Amino acid sequence: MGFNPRKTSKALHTNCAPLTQALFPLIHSSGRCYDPADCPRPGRFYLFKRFARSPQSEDKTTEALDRTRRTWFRRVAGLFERSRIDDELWEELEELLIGADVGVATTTSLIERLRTRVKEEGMKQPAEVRRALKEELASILAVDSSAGRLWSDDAGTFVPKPAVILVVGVNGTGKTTSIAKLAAGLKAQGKLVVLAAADTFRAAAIDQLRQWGQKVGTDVVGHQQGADPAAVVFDALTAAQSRGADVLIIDTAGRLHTKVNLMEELRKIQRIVQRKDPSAPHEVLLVLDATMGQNALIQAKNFTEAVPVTAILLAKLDGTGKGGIVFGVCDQLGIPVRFVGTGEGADDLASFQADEFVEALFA
Ligand SMILES: Nc1nc2c(ncn2[C@@H]2O[C@H](COP(=O)(O)OP(=O)(O)OP(=O)(O)O)[C@@H](O)[C@H]2O)c(=O)[nH]1
Ligand SMILES: [Mg+2]
Repeated sequence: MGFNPRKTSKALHTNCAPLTQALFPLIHSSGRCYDPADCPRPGRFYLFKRFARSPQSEDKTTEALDRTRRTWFRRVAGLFERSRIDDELWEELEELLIGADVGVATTTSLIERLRTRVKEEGMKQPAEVRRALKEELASILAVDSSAGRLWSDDAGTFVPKPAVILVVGVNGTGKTTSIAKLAAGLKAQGKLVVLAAADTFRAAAIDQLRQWGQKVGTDVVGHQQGADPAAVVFDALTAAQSRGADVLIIDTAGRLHTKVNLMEELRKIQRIVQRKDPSAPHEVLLVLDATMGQNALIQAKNFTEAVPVTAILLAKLDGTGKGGIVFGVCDQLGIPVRFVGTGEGADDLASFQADEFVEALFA
């Protein structure tokens, strides 16, 4: 299968519309759709504008990728400085991509596609292959997902109120911190946000969310430790509705993807939410820890079997030199990465831009 320009142009559009203007507005340094008035699909995005990526958070994203770039992608770029396309080039490329945690399956199919293109398009110069590689990498990130009601291509003009975001993931991946970051960004947009402390398992979890709530200035609805998480969610959604909140974000307990009863608990939360609002949850956000490498992928697969995950937040990108995991995640799961975590602070969250990501890796 060769390079698919339609897929890429969709990616560029994806970048311009749903998320960019869904949660963070006007962040296009590339100039595409910088002004919402220029966007070919305006309208629905204004409730969930993406928070503006500040120069500092731009820097942090670049910084977060720095190790990955220096360790792997500079060497990938260097491969194409040779004079001809030979077997050694393919072998070294394969080694570097696997080293960067792109994953064996994704690397193998990527190289196959590239080799086919070299033949079909009659490429003679390594520089042409380098260009094709960047296109193919961008195309992997351009996951064509119609799932999710806030951030997907197919979200339409539907504006839920409150929008319900269910956040799931294994222990310690960064769920609670990422929720605080999302809440801070939405709050900065003037949105009324309510957080549901549905992690009733860990003693400190409710306090942790309350502290974040205080810090970023959002209400937190919680019960005691040991309470039924579904009951917390029921109360939180009731409170969010009666307060006229724009967004409810549900924090859940970290769970091992292999624990059947805990996965059932997630389904129960989903059922309770749907009883009050059949269109909810509007996004199910899976938080993955970038430092877990290929293990994150295995965990993710189990989650997607338990609940309909619509979006991925890849936390701790700053903590790894193997940011190639993003390609494996998009390719193997077919679920779009919407955000990346770039540090431990409330503003260390960046919206994920496929083309900018690839450019940054090769910069
Ligand atoms: N460097 C870095 N650290 C992060 C990021 N996101 C979260 N962390 C840290 O990861 C640790 C775990 O974060 P939590 O938000 O508590 O993770 P959790 O998934 O809610 O954990 P459980 O509720 O125990 O399952 C904390 O020390 C966070 O500060 C990130 O993007 N970068
Ligand atoms: Mg937590």
